Amino acid sequence: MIDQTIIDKDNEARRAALAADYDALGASLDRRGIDIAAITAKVTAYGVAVPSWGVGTGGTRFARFPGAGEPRHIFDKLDDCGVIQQLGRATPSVSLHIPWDKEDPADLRAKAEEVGLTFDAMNSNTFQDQEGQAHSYKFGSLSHNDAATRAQAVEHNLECIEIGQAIGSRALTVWVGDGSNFPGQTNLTGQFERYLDAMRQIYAGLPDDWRLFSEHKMYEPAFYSTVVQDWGTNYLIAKELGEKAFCLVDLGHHAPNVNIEMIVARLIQFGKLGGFHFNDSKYGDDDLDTGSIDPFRLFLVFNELVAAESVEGFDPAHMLDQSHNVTDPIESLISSASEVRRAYAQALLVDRESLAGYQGDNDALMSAATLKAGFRTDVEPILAMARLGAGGAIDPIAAYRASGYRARVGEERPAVSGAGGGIV
Ligand code: LRH
Ligand code: MN
Ligand code: MN
Repeated sequence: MIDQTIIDKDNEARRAALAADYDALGASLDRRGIDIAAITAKVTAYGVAVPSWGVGTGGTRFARFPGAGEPRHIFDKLDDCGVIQQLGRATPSVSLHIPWDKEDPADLRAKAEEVGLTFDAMNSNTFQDQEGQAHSYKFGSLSHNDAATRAQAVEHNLECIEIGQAIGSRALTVWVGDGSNFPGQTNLTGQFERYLDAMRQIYAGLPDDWRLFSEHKMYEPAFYSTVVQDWGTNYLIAKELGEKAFCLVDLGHHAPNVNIEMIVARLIQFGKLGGFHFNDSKYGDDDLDTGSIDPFRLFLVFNELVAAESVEGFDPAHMLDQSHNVTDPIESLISSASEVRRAYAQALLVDRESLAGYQGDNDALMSAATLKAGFRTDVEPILAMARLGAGGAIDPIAAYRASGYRARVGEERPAVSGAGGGIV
């Protein structure tokens, strides 16, 4: 972890300017009838989970260019996640991917406690073959036409639940790459029926206080058809399985220009929104840093979430899911978590009463302006104050760079070669 005196020193240099900016924003919000302290309290309480797989440098199918001090295993990854939380105070939990992070649950728990983290949703992996595995997933997993392969994939998911139970997780996210590459390669209906049947078996093994999230994605690795391709199919799955089954929305898993906030609204309305994988994209499942391409879209998603805050039992899981190819993953994850909080804070500023009034009057221009007033507000002082109040850094990237953490772990962790490349 990072020496607290480094954070304190960096904070001291910025404290007065932050206080002035915060007071100025507070006065301006006050004129809009908004209590800045209440917003800061909500932002402080808001957390988004970090994906364990996000702290290693990502790659494309062409190459991977690892940085210095790459985490060697889940324990190094948890150290990095601890630093992200120490500085940013927005990421109190980690989402694990099995078998990438498979270790003795007692050791995982102890390490998480040591670095001040808990575990969010578990992620299963039946989109790759693992060493020694009896049946290949080349032609699918939960929807494979061979029963033994399906059974193996079900068994893996049940094991993820078991590990999750031992480390205090309460949700399983299932994403499969199953699909086809040629028209005619698979019977679309039969494949979905087999998938549903396998998911029913996983659902049957779900503890009472757990939730099952199915994650849709339009394409990739299957390029002609994907068995769980969109939110409609995903809704059918959640509906078929039962009340503990929900849809997970990864922001990068839709066709370009799809109205994601509307998907979010629909899933909320019918009680099936389970959670998010936040990231940003320009073309496909780019896994770019959250808010780096289209922060307005993220804001519009949060606008739906804030509007639904009072819905009984509404508690979607919030996770990041990104691939960092050209940045230090720690820096990307700190700033991405902050972008998620920014969208949340901006959505909290929307005057919902006025908005409803304008909507009722069919005043399109003022409706849009009222919504956008939230997005236009620079809430950075709120975000910084929330970090500072929770013991973090006013400027977490500056404090991180001042700490020399990456160079230090680079001395302990052997350099890795990017040769051979390949997808994350
Ligand atoms: C699939 C996905 C899914 C996986 C992760 C590594 O594209 O978004 O969530 O678990 O990437
Ligand atoms: Mn995802
Ligand atoms: Mn993805």
